[in-house]
Amino acid sequence: MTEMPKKNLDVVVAGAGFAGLYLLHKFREMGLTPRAFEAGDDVGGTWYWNRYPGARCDIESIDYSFSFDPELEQEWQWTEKYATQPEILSYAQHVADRFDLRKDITFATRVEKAVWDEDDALWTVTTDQGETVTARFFIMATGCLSEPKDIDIDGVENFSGEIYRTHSWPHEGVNFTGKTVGVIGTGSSGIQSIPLIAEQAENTTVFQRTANYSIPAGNGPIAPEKLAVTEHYQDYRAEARKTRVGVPGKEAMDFALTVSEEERQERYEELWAKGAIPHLGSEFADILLNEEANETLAEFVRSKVRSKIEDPELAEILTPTEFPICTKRACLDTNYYETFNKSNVDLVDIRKNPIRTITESGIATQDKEFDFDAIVFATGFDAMTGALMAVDIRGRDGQSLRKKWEHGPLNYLGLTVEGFPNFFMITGPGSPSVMTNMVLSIEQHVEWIADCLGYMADNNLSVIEPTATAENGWVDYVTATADMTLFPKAKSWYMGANVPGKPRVCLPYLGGAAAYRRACDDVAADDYLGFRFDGSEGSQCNDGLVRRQQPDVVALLEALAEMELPPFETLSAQDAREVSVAMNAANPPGPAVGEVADGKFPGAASELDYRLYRPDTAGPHPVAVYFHGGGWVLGDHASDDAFCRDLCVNSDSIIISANYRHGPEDRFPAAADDGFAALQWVADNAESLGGIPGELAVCGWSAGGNIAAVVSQLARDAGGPAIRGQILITPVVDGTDDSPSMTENAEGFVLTKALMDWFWDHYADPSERSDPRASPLLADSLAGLPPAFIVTGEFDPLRDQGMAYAEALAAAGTPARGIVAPGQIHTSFTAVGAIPTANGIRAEIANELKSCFRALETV
Ligand code: NA7
Repeated sequence: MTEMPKKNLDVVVAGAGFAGLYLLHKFREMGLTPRAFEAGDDVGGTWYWNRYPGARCDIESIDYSFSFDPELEQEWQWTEKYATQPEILSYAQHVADRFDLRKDITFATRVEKAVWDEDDALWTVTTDQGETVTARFFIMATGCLSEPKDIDIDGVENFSGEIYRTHSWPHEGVNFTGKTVGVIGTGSSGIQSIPLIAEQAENTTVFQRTANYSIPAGNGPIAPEKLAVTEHYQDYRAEARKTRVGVPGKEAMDFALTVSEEERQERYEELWAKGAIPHLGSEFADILLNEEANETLAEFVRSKVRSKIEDPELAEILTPTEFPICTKRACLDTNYYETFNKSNVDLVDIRKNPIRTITESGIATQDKEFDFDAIVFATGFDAMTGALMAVDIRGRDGQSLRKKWEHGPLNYLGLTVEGFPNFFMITGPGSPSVMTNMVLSIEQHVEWIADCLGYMADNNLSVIEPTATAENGWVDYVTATADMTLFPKAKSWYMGANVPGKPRVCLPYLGGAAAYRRACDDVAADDYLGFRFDGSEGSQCNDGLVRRQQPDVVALLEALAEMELPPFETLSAQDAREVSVAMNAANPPGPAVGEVADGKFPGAASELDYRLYRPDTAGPHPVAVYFHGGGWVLGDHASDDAFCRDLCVNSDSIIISANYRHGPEDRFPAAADDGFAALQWVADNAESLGGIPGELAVCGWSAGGNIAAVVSQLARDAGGPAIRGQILITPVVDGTDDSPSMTENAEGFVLTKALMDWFWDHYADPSERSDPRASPLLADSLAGLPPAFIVTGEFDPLRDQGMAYAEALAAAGTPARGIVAPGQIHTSFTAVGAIPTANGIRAEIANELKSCFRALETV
């Protein structure tokens, strides 16, 4: 018999941790009737359950607290830099008492099932205590690390001693005095608890599968300068909201591989001394993107680890090598490594000597049997999705969330799920959550949901649900964000890799708290883009994608917007050149090549500079003449240095970046003439430059792409030199262009229409622009030209003219292929190191160049 629902509420919340508490407070303020169910006997969530010795937060306590009420903020005094679990729990209890929240919480009660009723537009929520309630909205506030991972080691049931699990530690504590203890797991929980367990126990044996990176917490009283931020706490919080991690601090724009070894070590020493992990991965902009950069920090931490352990063999086992630093949660410790110097502490490397089974008396590894009085499992959680999927959630047409998430957690903004109306998650998968200060992220989610419910009330809307388009777009965006980082290289719980059988998907959004907040705010500001609403007055839906560019492109555009630089077209050519040089200097370096040599060649009117990039392989090599970008006004033979290096290494060709005269000093056709002079000179001197005579291609970006296309035509008309191929990257080929891409992308993507006009004005008179030496697309014939590969970006104003050139070449019988790279802009392809999502296209460019050369075909 179906039990009748007992109560109609506005909102049911599962969980009374930090998220549940703030939700209750917020909804009450809004005049709604909320109710929370909490499995524990008290508030606190994660901080209620995780009571193992040494349990502390790894975000400093000043940061790990609510900002929504300035009085609460001022009245609570933290006692330590990193608060202990009991102190954080009392903070949660204080919040509950202060805002009288307990009266809306049913404790010792788990939500078991939640079913959406289409007809009444209500959720029916059932608990393990047999209670059933209905509510308009259902919110999971169950935390990211609350559902333990099942113990995946045989024989646990046979053990006759004491078993403890870090995530559900006995409230009365455990006394290990005089006992022999085995600890399995060296994640955060293991690393925090092992030193304290080892202080008590007669003998402690740690079973380590993967060595972890841990840095000393340097815990103690809060430093006076940190404490001082409470005098302007609200400003400090505002600053935190603008950061990636939700904690104010340095978010470097420079690169580990560009600074000197000395500077790097100095900065790493400072990080180490600080004893904080939020900014560990952001000391340099490439640490989480580039393995070589990551290795510099990893090796620094390794050397510190080695220096702490007396026995070199032990040091080797404890030294992490298996994954890039920060791609698994880095840990903070107090005396972790030092603990292994004690004579009554042993370490078992279970990679080499795997655990076979738990026995009646202890743990049997392949080589040895260990007897223990107690075994501690610090083996982690079914993170991010475990707690959500533990509840049987049924959306439209009885669809189950478990089924929908079989292959990974589909979601929109990590907040909502298509097919599950009026359902929200706090810090769900697809949101930054565990990559950030959780309290800050919880506040942002709660406030966004509250605003959304307010919007619905104001507009007589009763049901909200994301669209499939928005959901798929967000999931793709989150995946693309992860794919450009090193995170997928680690078998971490971020990647779902710690739980056997769990889909391998990057669960948190890695773009950071600030970028994520902007995305959520943009959705709301755009009539809740990607959401469908139903209400008494009908339905509304502004369907679409909130982020259409690649994630690194978005980050770049946001960073540029924040810099508020004057647009180039408002500057003089000279000032624009200076800004351009300064911006170039901050670019990440390209890869090392065999040789870089500068020289001069005879231009059409005077000597000009070139820079030659030679591969590190045995020559002679084919040669590509490269023309830099910069609208015929900016740049020089060295300004696309990183890209030329990249192209040299990946195409195994000599790249000769040849300069040309610039406007407005030397106007059309000076650049084209110099380009052709460069081509002729390189062709004539190929052998002495280390090239293979006759194996010659041209390549160029933007205005340089224009020159490469033009010289291909000039060479055809002059009967030489012979060119094997032309690689044109977002080239300018038509000075009369007013195609849709020029209008759609007129603003906002670095190369604007106004800037393109400015470039043209500095280069060629309007009457000259239809000359094929300025607009190669307009040539009378496009037949008999070298095979062309043309790359443009979806958000490039020059996209359509580039593709038109590819089509026109092909129509004239010249082999040509054009590609539009999704989500990329005009400057993406040459931005080696800064736009990793264009790495694939860069590889394709290099392959195309390689395949032009006959000499390489036979290799
Ligand atoms: P973690 O970080 O997931 O650590 C779990 C540890 O347990 C880790 O060292 C695992 O090794 C190890 N483990 C898991 N299963 C096994 C089996 N079957 N055999 C041997 N060893 C195993 O969980 P924590 O509770 O420490 O920390 C969770 C988060 O809480 C932490 O990141 C902070 O954000 C706070 P592995 O690395 O998988 O080889």
